[in-house]
Amino acid sequence: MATDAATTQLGADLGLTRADLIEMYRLIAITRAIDERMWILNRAGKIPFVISGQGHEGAQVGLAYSLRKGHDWMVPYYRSVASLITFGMHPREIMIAQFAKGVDPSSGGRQMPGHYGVKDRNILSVSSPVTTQVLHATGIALAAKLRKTDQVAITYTGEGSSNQGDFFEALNFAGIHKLPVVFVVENNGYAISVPMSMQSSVPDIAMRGEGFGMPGVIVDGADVLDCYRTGKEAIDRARRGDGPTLIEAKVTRMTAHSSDDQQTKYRTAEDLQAGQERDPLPRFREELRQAGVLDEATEAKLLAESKVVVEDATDWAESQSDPDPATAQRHVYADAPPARMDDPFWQTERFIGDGGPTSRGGAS
Ligand SMILES: Cc1ncc(C[n+]2csc(CCOP(=O)(O)OP(=O)(O)O)c2C)c(N)n1
Repeated sequence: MATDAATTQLGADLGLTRADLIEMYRLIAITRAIDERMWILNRAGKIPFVISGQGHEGAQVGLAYSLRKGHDWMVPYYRSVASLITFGMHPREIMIAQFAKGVDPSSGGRQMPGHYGVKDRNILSVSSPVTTQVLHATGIALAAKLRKTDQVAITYTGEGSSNQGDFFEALNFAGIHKLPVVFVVENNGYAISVPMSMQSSVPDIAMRGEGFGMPGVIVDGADVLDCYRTGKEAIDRARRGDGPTLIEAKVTRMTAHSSDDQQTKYRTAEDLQAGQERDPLPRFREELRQAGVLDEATEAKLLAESKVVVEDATDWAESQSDPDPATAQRHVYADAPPARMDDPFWQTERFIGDGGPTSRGGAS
């Protein structure tokens, strides 16, 4: 019988043990359970907004699994829950961002739901304007290279967002300077309602890597172990000083874009069905069962555990206090401005110049 320390046939060529495989499955299953709970909480009127990663979890766990937690940098996007949990965010910390409570580590309840980040764990806050994070990761990688910290930055975006100028600027700079950064595009085929064919003149975003002097790799996002292999190769390459990689993970978006969207308005029943069939969770489960890694007892234990984790995260998050209104302006200005606009603070040249609220009265 296999033990946790023993390597099994499956994943052995990648240096993965049975314990690793089960841990990867656990991370995917827990993330899915949290995501499903978020939809219930939203429909029950308890949380205002959900943006879901269902269908992306296999790629996210596989790609992030070989990062060094607390050492490397993660620059996520709004669907990154599985990446974040793999990199050390606790389910409680994920759930509390939905409830916008005062002790929420992402923003103290200030950001939109789904804008995760933990400063002391090198997890940058999600940025609302899509693709800006790709530049942030590139800047972090430049700093890591200059300071010789041996750190790698990984960042994530969608294929629609990869058409923003920020994406091209970031890849160009990272390619020139051989920065330790991994760019992941999670291609689920849609940017809200816009299909891939209307977003890009080339069929694969990965093709763009070559134009910036870096490998562009396509990986099946439902193949967890291939994602692990691809992520590890890119992370190792970045750490060695050989430069960035662009990874395009072909994934499926199993839910609407967000809880405010209705995808039946723009996707056919066949397309939706095909999307469900590309779910990475049952595929990985079956792979592990076939390999003798996941037996019934382990599965039952994981299922029970994920229920406990979700209950605990929800109950804990819901029971925390709302942010103190007196702290509302914290982190907005270096010095908190007075609340009233007729206060002398606002009557300065800085705010009331000749040509408008921020003008200094001259050409800029
Ligand atoms: C600069 C900017 N433009 C538009 C939006 C609105 N917006 C939010 S998500 C999104 C779609 C992004 O699609 P994609 O990059 O394919 O990622 P997915 O949501 O499918 O994972 C858009 C247009 C935004 N947040 N920022």
